[in-house]
Amino acid sequence: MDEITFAVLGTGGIGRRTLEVSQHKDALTPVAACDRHGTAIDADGLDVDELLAATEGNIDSEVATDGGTGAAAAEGEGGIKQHGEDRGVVASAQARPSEDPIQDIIDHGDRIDAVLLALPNYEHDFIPRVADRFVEGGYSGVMIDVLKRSRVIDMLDDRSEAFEEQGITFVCGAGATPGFLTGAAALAAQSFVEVTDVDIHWGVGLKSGYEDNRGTVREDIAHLPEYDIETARDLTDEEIEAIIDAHDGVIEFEDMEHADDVLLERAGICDADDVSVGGVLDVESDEKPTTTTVSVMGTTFDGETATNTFQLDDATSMEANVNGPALGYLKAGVRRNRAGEYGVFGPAELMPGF
Ligand code: IKT
Repeated sequence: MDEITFAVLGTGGIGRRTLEVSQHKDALTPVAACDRHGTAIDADGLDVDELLAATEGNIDSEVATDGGTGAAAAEGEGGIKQHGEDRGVVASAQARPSEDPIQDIIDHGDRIDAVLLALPNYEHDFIPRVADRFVEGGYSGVMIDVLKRSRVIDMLDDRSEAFEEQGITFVCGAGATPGFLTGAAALAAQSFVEVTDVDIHWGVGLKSGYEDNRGTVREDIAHLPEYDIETARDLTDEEIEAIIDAHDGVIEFEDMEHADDVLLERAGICDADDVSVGGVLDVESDEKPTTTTVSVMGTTFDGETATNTFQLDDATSMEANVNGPALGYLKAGVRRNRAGEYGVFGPAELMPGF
């Protein structure tokens, strides 16, 4: 495959790990990274080691919760309390402060094959609004996100025509779940002529990775029955730690609104209602509290009812299982884009058809 240049929006845990993992993959050159503080751009390729060293322990995954117009960049990011030294990407010698980092990326868009949105979606329409800016700015290429919530897929689908006109291939929900595990379910479904149930159950141990993944933990807390995306967004770090303590460090999630359901339905595999996603997060240990398993139940052409299961090794980290697949889907998106296929694609559509 020809070399692929890509940009990362957000230099929090996911953004930084994506840059790191890309160093181990063929044909990927990161040429830009930004957050709400500024932008690092180098058409010859960023010095990832320098950028990682500069941003480590200096966590900031945000660009700006107003979709990058710059207004939210000035202050508290919609109430999200930051911690530590808060300079984000500007701590890197390669970055410059910017009033409008997203526009910086758009302005260099003709040299960027793919844009990975490593942003928390504390407002459901945040990623769709960022996509609008790329459409309005005349970008054509791949956009890819690691969003979680089912309802966001419809918002992206509403923009499908605009993406097609603009030459954008938008790959949505391309992290672990949705993403890797949705793709695994699509593959496991191939034995069947009818799929009746898909159960995704993940386990994550985040003791040493906690600082780097505060955004993910906050998003997970929004799935607890007592919280939603707005209330979780407004929690301070101390309040989040109190919630974790109240669960003795281990939080169980059931019936999460994760887009695996609509993404499997739009690929024709099963009804969204037949998909359930849950998991266990342990912030007191780096061991996974449970083995991440995808179970796909269905009926074969010759009348057997069976369950195909797909398991991740407990030794693979969440970082490996989010960022490896995100970059894999990014490459699949670039292949589609170069073949002239535009619009919205989910991870299950980039697998064998059902
Ligand atoms: C995500 O980031 O895709 C979702 C997170 C779960 C990751 C599952 C990884 C499983 C594994 O490594 O075994 C969580 C819901 N935030």
